[in-house]
Amino acid sequence: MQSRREFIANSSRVAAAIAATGSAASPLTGCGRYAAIPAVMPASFHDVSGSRSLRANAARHGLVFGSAVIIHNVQTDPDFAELIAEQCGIVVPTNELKWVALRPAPDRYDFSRPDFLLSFAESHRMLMRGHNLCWHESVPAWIQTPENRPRARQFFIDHITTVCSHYAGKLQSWDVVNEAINPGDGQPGGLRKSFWFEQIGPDYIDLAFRTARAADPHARLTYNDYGVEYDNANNTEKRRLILELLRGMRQREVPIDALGIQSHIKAAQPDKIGKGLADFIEAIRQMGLEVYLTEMDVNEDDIAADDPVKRDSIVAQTYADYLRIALASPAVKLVLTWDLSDRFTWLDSGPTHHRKQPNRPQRSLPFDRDYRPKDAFFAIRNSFDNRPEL
Ligand code: 9MR
Repeated sequence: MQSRREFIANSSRVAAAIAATGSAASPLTGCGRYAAIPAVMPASFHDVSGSRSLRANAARHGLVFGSAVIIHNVQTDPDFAELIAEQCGIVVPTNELKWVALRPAPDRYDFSRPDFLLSFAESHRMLMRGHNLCWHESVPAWIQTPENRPRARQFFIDHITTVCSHYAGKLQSWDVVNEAINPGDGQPGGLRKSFWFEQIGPDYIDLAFRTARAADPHARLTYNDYGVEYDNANNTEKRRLILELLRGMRQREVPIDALGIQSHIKAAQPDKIGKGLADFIEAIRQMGLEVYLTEMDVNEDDIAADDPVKRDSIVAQTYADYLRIALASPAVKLVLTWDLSDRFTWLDSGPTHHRKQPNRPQRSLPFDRDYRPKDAFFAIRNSFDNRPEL
């Protein structure tokens, strides 16, 4: 099995050989799966680093490409760290800025891991974004005690102030509030009945954004959510509720700069992605907000075939179809995948995987478990290159 370094070295050698001979007949033996790619493909197709990385191709089309990273993996795996530095113009800690990780006790913050990632990012001229200041799934047990619960509002303000001040001027953006809409909870405006909603009331969202802006006037402040990508009834309703939320915030002059569309999409779905998403992005653009694709990956547990070649091709097409719609709008400025390599995807322990494909690790991301590029890499890169001139 060829390593990633060997793949890249081989690809560059093959590219050089083709360029030198001007011949289309150079064999691509030794290029793993890509041995199957006809030799008439341009030599540059096989090079995935430097000017042919996702980072560089995005930058040529008005985009910043990046990924979520589990910081421990960057600290302990030099090949992974190299891959991140090579491919990403922006990084976001997957978990390490969430309340539970960052604030183990009311009076204790642990910034060590995100600080490490920030200096790693700075030393590789990457941006970093923050995820997140408020999420119903990361509420520490200590704040839910009868003693602390009534003080939730003050803890909330202190937390956002402390964390945003710590990184003031250093982050490109913050996911200030994550996943606040859940129509099934039956609340006005479709608001989720989260801990924060119940303790502070519906204005906790405005409070979070105002507090974040006061502590860091430079970071772009983002509302981030999922379930808005498809042309189905649930997603249509969620898009409507998010637009209503954002319009209300604009009217109340709440500081907000961007909408994060998580983009956890699925392969082999009967539901389509099309006009609903395009119209939604356009409505956001007309409000003067930017759009970030913040957590993109393709859950492939509905693909019936086990053949990895077939699955990779379907996953790649799913990325291409999605990005064709999303990148048509000039409002879209950032594209991040939720991790970069199948080695670390959350989808292997995601909500449907164990039921549908318990024995089949997901092939959801642009790089495989050994950090070799897959069809998804080339589909994403082509989507950047095919972005209309805006
Ligand atoms: O991928 C993340 C996983 O490692 C964590 O265990 C989980 C809980 O903190 O969060 C996952 O990331 C989620 C993100 O923060 C918000 N959108 C959905 C992501 C996938 O569940």
